[in-house]
Amino acid sequence: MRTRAAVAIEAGKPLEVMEVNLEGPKAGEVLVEIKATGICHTDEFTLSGADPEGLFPAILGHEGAGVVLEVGPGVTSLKPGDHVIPLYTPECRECEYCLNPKTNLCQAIRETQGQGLMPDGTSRFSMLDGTPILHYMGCSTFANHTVMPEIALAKIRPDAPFDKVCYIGCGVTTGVGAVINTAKVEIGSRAIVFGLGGIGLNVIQGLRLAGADQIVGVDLNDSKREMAERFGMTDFVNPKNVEGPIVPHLVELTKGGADYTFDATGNVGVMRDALEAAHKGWGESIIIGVAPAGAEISTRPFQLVTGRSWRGTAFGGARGRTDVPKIVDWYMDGKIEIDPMITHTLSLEDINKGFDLMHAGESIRAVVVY
Ligand code: NAD
Ligand code: AHE
Ligand code: ZN
Repeated sequence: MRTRAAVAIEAGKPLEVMEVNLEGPKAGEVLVEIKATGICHTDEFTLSGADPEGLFPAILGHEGAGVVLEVGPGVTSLKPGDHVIPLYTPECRECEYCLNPKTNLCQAIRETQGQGLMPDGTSRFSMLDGTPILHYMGCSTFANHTVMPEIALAKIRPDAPFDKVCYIGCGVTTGVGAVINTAKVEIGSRAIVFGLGGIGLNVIQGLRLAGADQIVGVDLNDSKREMAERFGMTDFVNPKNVEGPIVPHLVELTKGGADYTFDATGNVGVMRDALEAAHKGWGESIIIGVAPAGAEISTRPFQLVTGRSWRGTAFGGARGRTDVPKIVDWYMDGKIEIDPMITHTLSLEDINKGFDLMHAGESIRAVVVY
């Protein structure tokens, strides 16, 4: 079939919206009509050329929601008409990782996914002249139709609005899950969140859900303050307004350091500050942000010797096929909010405006509706 897609032709160039060819689903695969997709900072990261796994030409996008149109041979858990959220972290329920309760990082298809290919080692997308186009994070939601492995689709309730729950495909689950699944924050905790964008705000709402007493938000952009307060931030710090280093300031504000800190910026200097602002003896710092190729984190080992720990999380530690439908229920039942964070809705033709808004710090989430 043919479908419309925003294609990343090469790093650092705007996406090009065009008709592309899409082959139908093979064994174990599913054809999905994408109804809406968010634009995450990770899409920008890969498009910029900073991603060591970034390959071109590719169809980016990994924060979608849609409807199953057709299933390939052997698919048993989905049928045409089912509503689904694509999962860049699949859940095969059989690999060594899925069988270990300590991780959500299913490895069943990770190798081919990182090469921009389906599990059989080929791509389903191509240009009209036959040039292959690569998949991205196993999802490629910047196409109106995509083909995905069955194990990488979460079936969700049919009454959930696509243009809101697409955000559960990455940002909401990553932020809320980092608090609930990874840090396992206790009631009464003090926390610091660095970066109040599409992920950091969801960390904040996760902290409110977990019953944290103090939620400090740190961002260089003052305009992020209002939304963060709405989601539960108790204190705001703009490092530009702090005289001297920020760590002692944050340690004083949290009366000795935070029980939990979260990096949602992808800046390795911020990651160090986040670790060092965690409480001596027990503070845990969780890295969510994705750093550019070649970037490295550093600190004095004494920071760890004296009881702070450094951890990381992908997709908020969520097992997608199991957890994503539950998070959709939380949204539909009013336990978490999504709507105010979707600050812009765009057509596919205008997708590059979504990247411009992100660069200008003007959006939280821009969502493309097909
Ligand atoms: P975003 O652009 O919406 O938000 C980033 C925020 O960080 C902005 O508000 C910006 O002003 C702020 N910021 C930037 N530099 C800062 C600094 N030095 N100090 C304080 N604040 C600073 O991006 P997002 O979509 O929220 O993504 C955040 C990060 O999380 C990105 O690196 C993204 O790739 C990563 N991410 C990781 C996962 C995961 O599973 N680990 C999932 C999604 C996104
Ligand atoms: N390809 C990058 C790493 C990118 C990365 O860390 N991705 C996160 C999800 S970000 C979603 O917005 C992730 O899931 N990581 C685990 C994994 O297996 O990719 C690089 O540095 O090579
Ligand atoms: Zn993302």
